Formats: sequence, C-alpha cells, structure tokens
Amino acid sequence: MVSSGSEDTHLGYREEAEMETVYTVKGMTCGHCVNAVTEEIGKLAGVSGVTVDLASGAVTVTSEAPLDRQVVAAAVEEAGYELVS
Ligand SMILES: [Cu+2]
Repeated sequence: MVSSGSEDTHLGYREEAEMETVYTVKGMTCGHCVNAVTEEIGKLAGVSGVTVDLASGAVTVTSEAPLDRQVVAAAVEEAGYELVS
C-alpha cells in the first residue's frame, strides 16, 4: 500500500482498449537500430505506437488488442534484432 485516500482516477483519459506491452530487444546500438525496430513493429496489425529506450533495450508497444508474442518476435527479427523478453 503506497497511497491511501486517493482513488485511481483517470480524468480526461479515454479508457479505450489500448494497452501497452513492454518487450526487451537485444542488439540495438544506435538510433538507426531504434528506427528499424520501430518501423517493423509499427507495421503490425493493431499497433498504434512504438517507443524504444535504446539504453535498456525496452520496447514499449501500444496496441488495440493483445499482440501475439511470436508475431512481435518475427518483426524484431525482420529488423535484424532479437526479442529476449
Ligand atoms: Cu544501429
């Protein structure tokens, strides 16, 4: 229990079925790599956003529906990298 007394409110935030999934991609070393991964994952059906943190390799994917991990892994491989988690 961290906070008490305040309810979890999302004022002005649309609660549609958008979800975020964080993956870890190995092998990215520069902005070019980030672009390649962002582009390949961004092509997947249902994906509305991709954010990559180069330092940690964390790739946050925003989508309208749960993504098939295999499909994401294939997209990452297509870009030339490896999905490790
Ligand atoms: Cu690179």
